[in-house]
Amino acid sequence: MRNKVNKWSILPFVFCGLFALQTSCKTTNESSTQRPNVLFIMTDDHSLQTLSAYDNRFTETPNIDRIARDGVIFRNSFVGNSICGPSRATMLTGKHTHINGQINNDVVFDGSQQTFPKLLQQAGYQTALVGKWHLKSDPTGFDYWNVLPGQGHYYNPDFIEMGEQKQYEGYVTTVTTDLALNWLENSRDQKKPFCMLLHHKAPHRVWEPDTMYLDDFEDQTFPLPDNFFDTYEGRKAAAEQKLSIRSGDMDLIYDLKMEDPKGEIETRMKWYPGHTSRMNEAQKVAWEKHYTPIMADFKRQNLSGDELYKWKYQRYMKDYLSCIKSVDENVGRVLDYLEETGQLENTLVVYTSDQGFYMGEHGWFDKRFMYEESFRTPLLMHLPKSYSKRGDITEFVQNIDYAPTFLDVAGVAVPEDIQGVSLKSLFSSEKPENWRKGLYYHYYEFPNEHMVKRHYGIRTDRYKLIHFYHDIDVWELYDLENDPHEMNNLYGKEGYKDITEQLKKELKELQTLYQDTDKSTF
Ligand code: SGN
Ligand code: CA
Repeated sequence: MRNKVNKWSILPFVFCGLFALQTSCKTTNESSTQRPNVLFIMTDDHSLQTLSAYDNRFTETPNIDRIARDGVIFRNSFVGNSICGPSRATMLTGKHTHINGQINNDVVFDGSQQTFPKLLQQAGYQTALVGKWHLKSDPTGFDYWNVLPGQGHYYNPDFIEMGEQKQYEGYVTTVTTDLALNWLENSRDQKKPFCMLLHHKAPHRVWEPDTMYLDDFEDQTFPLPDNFFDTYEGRKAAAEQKLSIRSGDMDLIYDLKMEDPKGEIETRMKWYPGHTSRMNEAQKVAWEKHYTPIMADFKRQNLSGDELYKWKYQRYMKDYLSCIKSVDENVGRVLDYLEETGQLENTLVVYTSDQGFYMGEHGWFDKRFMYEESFRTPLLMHLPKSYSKRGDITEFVQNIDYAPTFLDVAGVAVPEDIQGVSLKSLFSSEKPENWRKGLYYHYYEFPNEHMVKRHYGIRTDRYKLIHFYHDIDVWELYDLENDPHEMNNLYGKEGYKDITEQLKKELKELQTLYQDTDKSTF
């Protein structure tokens, strides 16, 4: 199945590049084998539940799993603010969002500040960024950049290449990979080590699969999460969100593609031009061939209530997993390229997502909450040959740690003001001393789409304490050992006074450590 080629997606110039690669394999070069390359692959909204190195209940991701099989997998990897722009700014700067300024998706990223690509560039690396950016200001610190405007489109996407916008024919995950491979093979200075940020749009909402994978999950029925019908008792913020599959938050047309030409299916998104609006004829034909019978069957069933919600969940899973399928295939293409050109062994390959995602847990899609599914993010690394560690890493790591890790691995001094910690000490077989025992989190994007309240909190090995604030003042406490799905808010309950006080003290210490003490920003 690897390297299944979509006839719409291969760009002529890339084709030349890859053809040349098969015949010459010219890229290995002595000077770039000295300092390790960094390939930082990040997807948008990829949940741990749908990455088989973590969880294979729903799908297999053999290519992404290769990274873990030959390298390391972080079993306790988290973000500091579970949403796109904030997470990206954190990764670039190694600082939490109240410090780098990107507290939500509305802020324009201050590109004049220190970032790891700039520091690597100054140290002689060739730096490149391809794919989703979403930080509004033009990228800085890159020798080459070619990014999707805003969220980007799945079909025949526009890209902005160093300030110039143009449209490419094909499917976004494949086009993004083509552009990355083209830069690696044909455009970069081969004498220098590279740092490439390959950032996919997929599997972001509205989960439009590549036409060639439309049928892949059609015969499967996915188990409903045990808490799909959560009633949110004792959790006011969870009750008031707008990211539910069990409501119009997940739209039958916009999200689930039931574009009824007769107009008999309800939608809130009247403005939406439709999923096929950017497609060419062949794409449109394949799309309609797939969804038209599904829609006919849906109308025939005339579902409502719980039966409708269960149907929505199945459709959501199928579309989302088909998008993951393209991601996995394209990760395989890049790994193959590095392997075939002899560069893999000297490259730090990182696979992560800007945050986790709900696959129906609590009845939800989307992210934002400090609850486990969206607080966690996948993190897998193929290490350069000098590092011996393989398999599981269980220490608490967070996206503030990526920038110092990349700098450290590249042999570049980590500036004092970076808040994260280099993960390099976890790449040997010895247990590091005094590793962090608590994780800090702060989410700000309220009021906004999905209406997740502002909150901050601490997670330790066993407990999680969250404070929801702004238009409410609600604390939540979870015992993750006895209640891993965070259904039972223990805050204020008998027997939890001491642990609550202890956690509040540790939370304050983290706020002091990370300088999140200016209450006017809360
Ligand atoms: C868009 C989506 C939201 C999503 C945000 C943030 N709506 O606004 O569902 O939560 O992005 O996602 S959509 O109608 O545009 O699909 S993020 O990953 O970019 O932060
Ligand atoms: Ca995201």
